[in-house]
Amino acid sequence: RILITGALGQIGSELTMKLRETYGSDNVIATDIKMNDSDAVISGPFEIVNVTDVKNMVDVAKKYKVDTVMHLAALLSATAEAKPVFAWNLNMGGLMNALETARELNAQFFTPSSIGAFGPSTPKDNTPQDTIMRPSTMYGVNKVAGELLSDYYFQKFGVDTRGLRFPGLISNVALPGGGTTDYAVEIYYEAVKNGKYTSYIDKGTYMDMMYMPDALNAIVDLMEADPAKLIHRNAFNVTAMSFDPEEIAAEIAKQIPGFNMSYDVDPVRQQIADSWPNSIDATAAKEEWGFKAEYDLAKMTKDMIEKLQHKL
Ligand code: VAH
Repeated sequence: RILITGALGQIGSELTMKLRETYGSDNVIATDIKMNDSDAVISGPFEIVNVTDVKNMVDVAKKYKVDTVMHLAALLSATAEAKPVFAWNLNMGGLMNALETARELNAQFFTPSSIGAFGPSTPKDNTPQDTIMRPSTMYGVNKVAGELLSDYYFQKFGVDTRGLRFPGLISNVALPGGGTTDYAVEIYYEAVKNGKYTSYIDKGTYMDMMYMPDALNAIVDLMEADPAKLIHRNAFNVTAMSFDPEEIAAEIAKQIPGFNMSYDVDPVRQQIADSWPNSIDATAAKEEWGFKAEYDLAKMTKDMIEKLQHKL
């Protein structure tokens, strides 16, 4: 059975559905700090840094014989930059509690890292799997420390920890909260609703991106990979595309004629974006566990707009 933390978040909400489809509903225990009244049973509320909640979560995990922990509860880059101390405590305290839960249950473990783990001194184009990582954001510090802590739990305690350095993730189910790449999600909603969008990220700012279906498949494929073939663990570079606001706007305009793009750059999130790579190299993921992405910008845009026109 699988325990998910942060199950109501941008990744967590779709991962819960994907894992229930793949492994059966009663094999997925979704937890979050919030409760929800939808049919997706969320047990909790569990606050991942609340000692009592974590103890209760471990008891639930033992009761249901959890053998996999997927830790998604965290703050994203822009929120973390606004509240760095809170972000350290939640992102690192939460990760430690989740790793300890996996160790206690001898469970397999997944948590996402990010292209945010790279910094200004990292090679920006075709960023290698193994390279300089001195991020200039609290989120990036959390992600690098998280990768090292996850590797430590594998080396020291034998916990089967695995991770992915996700690019910006684009989805039509749950809106992201507090990220830097969120413009690439908001733009689709605004295009469908109002035929226009004002971007807080400047033209010419390239960032890696991936459609959520590819991200979910990557998580399942990584977790099912033969551990003997894994040279890396925490965490693999994965990406599907890299674009700037002008390119995604042009692709949307093909589906929504007259779509109008404008700019009102947010210096904080622009500075975060500028510290990240333009494009990363996913060769290790392809070679070690067969990573592949199905959606490019054109295919994603077509699907996003179809889904949002239906939903909105
Ligand atoms: C963020 N969406 O913007 C997340 C992600 C690579 C970006 O880490 O913070």
